[in-house]
Amino acid sequence: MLLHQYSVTTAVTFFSITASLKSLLFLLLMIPVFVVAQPAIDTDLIPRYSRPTIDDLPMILDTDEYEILVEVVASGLENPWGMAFLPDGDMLITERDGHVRLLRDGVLEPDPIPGTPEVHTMQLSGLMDIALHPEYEKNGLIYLTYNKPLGEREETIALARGRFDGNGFQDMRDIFVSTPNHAGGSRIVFAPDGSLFMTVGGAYTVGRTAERAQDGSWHSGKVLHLLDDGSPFPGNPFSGQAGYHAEVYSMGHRNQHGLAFYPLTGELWAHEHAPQGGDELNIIKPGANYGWPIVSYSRRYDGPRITQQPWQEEFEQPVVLWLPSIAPSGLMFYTGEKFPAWKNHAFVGSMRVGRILRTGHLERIVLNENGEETAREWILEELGERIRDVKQGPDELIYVLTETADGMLLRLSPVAPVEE
Ligand SMILES: [Ca+2]
Repeated sequence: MLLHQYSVTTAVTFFSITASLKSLLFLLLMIPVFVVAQPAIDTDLIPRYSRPTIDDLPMILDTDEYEILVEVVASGLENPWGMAFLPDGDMLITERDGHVRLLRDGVLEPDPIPGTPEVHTMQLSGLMDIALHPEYEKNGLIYLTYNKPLGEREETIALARGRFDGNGFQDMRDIFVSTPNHAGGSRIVFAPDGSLFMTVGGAYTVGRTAERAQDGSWHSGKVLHLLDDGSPFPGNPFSGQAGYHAEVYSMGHRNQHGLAFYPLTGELWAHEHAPQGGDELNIIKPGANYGWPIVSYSRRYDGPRITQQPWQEEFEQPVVLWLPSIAPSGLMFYTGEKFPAWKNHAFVGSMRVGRILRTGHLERIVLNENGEETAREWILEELGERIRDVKQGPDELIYVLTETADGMLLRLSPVAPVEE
């Protein structure tokens, strides 16, 4: 049909008759085409794809290796951001508006835990990650990262530490405050030696904040390495160097919402958001530069490339690259026995793909023994939820947070391995 239309149009142009006559002739020639078209389909009789929603849970979904049971553990969480398991299996869950919620014996306590810091909450800003001190059972210390108000107009990213007594936080106070930072994201993770890594994002826009990622006098766009009291780790790569904060461990990042250790090598991995296409998962090395905004695979939101150079010799290259963007949030490497086929795979929460709504999912990335990508799978894509965080529970099951005003904590457990 298309070929027919094309040849008619070409012929008409060739004779260069007037526009109105041209249209008339075209319409006349089109009539036989409609006459010979297939009979109309009664769309009422065709089954419509009906996509499940989170309200349909519990549900069993297929993945490449397992059938998984997806259950709601808790609902009514307001824009949850981060989570941590307590030694007894209870959980602490942060909400963007500044609250920390306690899931006690599997039930969400109605009131937030008192004693949290004052948080600047607006769109991307708010309370973010939470972590337990490695010796939590002895000292009860909890760490929070959040956007801290600085006077009337400014804000930044701060790390606060306090003691959790089972009911409230005691002596919660900032132990590190970064240089001013508008709406930057932050994750924290403890290293096996008891030191602490922290991402400071917020190096968003070229010509305004992005260049801070290349400037050691700003904390934006860096991974920081701290002692457990918030002071700089003594062996840091730029320690004592003019123009660099002593906390800086790596630079050239944009906005990093995922941070975890890869169990096979002990390396620190982090992912980061690019604007449009070009989200990256990187292996974080001391003193390394990850290139933002000098090199990037991304485009501006309105189309043009950020830079004509996707890579350069002196900058570290990502181990995983997302084109289009998946808006990654939360990073976990699975180490349990419940999903043996998924051992050491990376799991990344996605909030949306290619800036299209209802495309969020949990991404499983299969890595070989060198940490190189060999396969990717989208899990929970049926639900299309924004996935904000992913963690392995003490029960070796997988827990995810959905990031909405009525956010949920979901649990994924294997039903049976998929038959070959
Ligand atoms: Ca990069």
